[in-house]
Amino acid sequence: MKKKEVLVLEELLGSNKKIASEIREKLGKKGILTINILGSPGAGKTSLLERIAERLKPDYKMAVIEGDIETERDAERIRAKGIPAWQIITGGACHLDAKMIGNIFPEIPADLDFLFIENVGNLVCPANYDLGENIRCVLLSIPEGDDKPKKYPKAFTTSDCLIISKSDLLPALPFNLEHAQKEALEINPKLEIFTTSALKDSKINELIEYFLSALHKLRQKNA
Ligand SMILES: Nc1nc2c(ncn2[C@@H]2O[C@H](COP(=O)(O)OP(=O)(O)O)[C@@H](O)[C@H]2O)c(=O)[nH]1
Ligand SMILES: [Mg+2]
Repeated sequence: MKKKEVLVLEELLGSNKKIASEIREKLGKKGILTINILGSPGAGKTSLLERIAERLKPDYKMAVIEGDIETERDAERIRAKGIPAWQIITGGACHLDAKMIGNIFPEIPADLDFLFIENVGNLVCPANYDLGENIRCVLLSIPEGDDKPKKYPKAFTTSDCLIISKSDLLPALPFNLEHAQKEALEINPKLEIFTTSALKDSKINELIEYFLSALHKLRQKNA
């Protein structure tokens, strides 16, 4: 990359960081835990959110911001679960940025417990953009292969949580779970790792416990 291009990118990221910090502070003060979900197209992000919505809906208030290049499909899937959802259509951009979240900010109900953001399906670009989240989760699905953490490190090094999704496919595919976990932890020892199946509804409760504990800590900090 030429020097001038590097500078422009740094400037963009700098202003993104500022907006993101403001969003984090404002949502944090309202006691809303924000979770940014990254992963390749088809990794199972929306399916996981559907399972989470079913679990949280009776006791907690959640909403979802969906990011996609085209269509309102994912927001419709979430709304079908009785959960408010906004769709950001990027029209080609491969990631969400903090300004896009800021545009929705005035519509976000103040009494939410959880705000989930499903980023545009991509394991590269979204890693560069803080959206004001408290927790970043990256999904790696079994069909993608166990070698991905070291091939796409930034998505894993900038995340707090790794969700190895579609675990029901482990018997069918040569995915070495231990190898994937080991390599992910080598590049980011702080990762909390969950191995879930949205299809079989497996280990979703453990993930929800992790989010609930983070919500509790956020509210204690801001009390
Ligand atoms: N076998 C299996 N398939 C899944 C699972 N979760 C999602 N899928 C399938 O993977 C495809 C993509 O899922 P989707 O949730 O739309 O992925 P997204 O693009 O990351 O939001 C769909 O055909 C889902 O039915 C899972 O846990 N196991
Ligand atoms: Mg989706």
